Amino acid sequence: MDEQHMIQVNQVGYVKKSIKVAISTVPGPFQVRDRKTNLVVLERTSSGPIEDQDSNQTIYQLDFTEMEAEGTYQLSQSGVASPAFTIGTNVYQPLHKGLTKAFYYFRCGMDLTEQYAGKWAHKACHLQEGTVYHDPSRRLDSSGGWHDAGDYGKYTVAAAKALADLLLACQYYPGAFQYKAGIPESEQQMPDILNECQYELDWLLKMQDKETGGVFHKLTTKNFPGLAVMPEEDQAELYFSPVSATATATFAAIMAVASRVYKEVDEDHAEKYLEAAHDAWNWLEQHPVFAGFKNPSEITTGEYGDKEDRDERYWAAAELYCTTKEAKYHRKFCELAGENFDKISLGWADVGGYGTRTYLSLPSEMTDPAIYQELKSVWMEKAEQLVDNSKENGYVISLKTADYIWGSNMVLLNQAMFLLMTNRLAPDKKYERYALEHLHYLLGRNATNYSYVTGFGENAVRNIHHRPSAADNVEEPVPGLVSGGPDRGLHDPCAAEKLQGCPPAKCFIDHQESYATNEVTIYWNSPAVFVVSHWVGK
Ligand code: G3I
Ligand code: 9MR
Ligand code: ZN
Ligand code: CA
Repeated sequence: MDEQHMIQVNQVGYVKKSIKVAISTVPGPFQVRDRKTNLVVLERTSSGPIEDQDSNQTIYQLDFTEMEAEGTYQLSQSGVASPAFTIGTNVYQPLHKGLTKAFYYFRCGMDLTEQYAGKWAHKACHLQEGTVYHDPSRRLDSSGGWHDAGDYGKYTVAAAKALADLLLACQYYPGAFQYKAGIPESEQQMPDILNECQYELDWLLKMQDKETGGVFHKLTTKNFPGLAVMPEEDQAELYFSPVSATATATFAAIMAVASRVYKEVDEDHAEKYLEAAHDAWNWLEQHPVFAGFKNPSEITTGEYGDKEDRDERYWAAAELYCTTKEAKYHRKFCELAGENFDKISLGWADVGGYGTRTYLSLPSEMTDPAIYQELKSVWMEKAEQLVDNSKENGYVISLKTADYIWGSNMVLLNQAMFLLMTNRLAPDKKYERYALEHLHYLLGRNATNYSYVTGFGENAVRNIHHRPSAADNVEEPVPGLVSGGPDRGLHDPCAAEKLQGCPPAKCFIDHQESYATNEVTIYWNSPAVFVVSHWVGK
């Protein structure tokens, strides 16, 4: 293929009744061809040019919205073909299953058997007790949960963000999870997504220091193991890093959420989660002063540091109030709502958006009208901003130049998730429409032409920074994993060497050593599950 001429499409597909646009780097007539017969079924011409700043190229939009016949197609233009894609109903169902099943593959502490894991089966890992870093005489059960990412660490704030998205997805879109996911608990009554989340929640309970109610920030070896190390071969000592306020507050928040979600299906667990949330809250009350987390000197694994913990406390107050209706949580929430920090983001370090979303979903008799109105207007302003950004962008997404950071695909998906949450709060087709455009970018309609989800798309990423995929001698990577995406900061040596001078949206390399552009994590998969859920069955 001519390097200059690329036709970028959503490589998974387009919903029958939706706006369907591809991007080309060349203008002129284009054809939609039936994949099997190669016959032209539609011919139109491009619109544009559009100067796309973040990919530093001139692009053209190929609109084939009127194609509604179900099938598998390719676009062609002056002898160049796009990756294949389908048009139909429920085109994202397999993707939804894959993104959700990914959490099973992230599981730690149990055999992943061939029955459920197929060729990606491996033995149980990290079953040993962990040592409390500052009190080595204490060794505690630490097993279970999901590995964080391409590494085998387990980190509290990361877990809380992933769980928040999944439990919200399940509340917003129960219909999207009506299938057996192919996990060991599938025979139980609960939806499999709740089985999967429970595996993580029950591990997360072990991160709470039963002596104080505080929550350990992370559980990892001192250093990252090599890339070609299977999880069960990673036998170094595990350490509980010190308790932090961000870990304790996000723990309180997610346990309060879980106590609501599981109340209907597993009352015993629901009670345990609530009790754990209360204990964590008490710790927060006793530790009101900000003290950010820093890795102990010998520990070099992910830090997940944070310059601000009021957003975490705010989220915890919102969830505990929503669950218990106790006035003391409302008081704290209102007090924090009056302070100046980010209340609309949905990241692992900026969780204010989760708190605001929950408060905005409360019945009016439970809220303070002035605070409610203020928060709602801040929320709606951001939603309008995201819509405006998308309208101005050649790829029809809300990312700005500064958003191409480590894990830019999370920024993308969080913003799509934000639009869909807004659609619940104040329904409007435009929020759905622009959220879907973000999904098109993730699945291949972007400046690199990669689908950023392993196993989904003709040109999907393959060489992810993911230890099991690097070490297992299986050709294909573990499927259903969302890659981090372009990082203009080129924060790893591989990217720094190979991507010098690349425009922001092209600072990506499908290379297993590029951990800053091509790693995978639970909290990049989780907003993808949320977003895709919206279109299951459509
Ligand atoms: O927030 C600032 C922003 O204000 C600034 O404009 C921008 C410019 O680079 O940087 C932003 O900070 C970034 C920060 O993430 C917040 O998103 C940093 O540059 C970036 O280096 C930092 O990256 C984090 C990375 O760890 C390094 O600490 C990623 O978010 C985080 O996802 C990643 O997490 C790792 C774990 O440590 C270990 N396990 C794997 C996992 C995924 O790679
Ligand atoms: O594999 C590690 C990855 O999970 C982290 O996100 C990343 C940044 O903390 O670090 C990776 O480990 C690298 C280490 O930082 C430096 N030596 C090479 C390691 C990758 O093989
Ligand atoms: Zn493990
Ligand atoms: Ca924070």
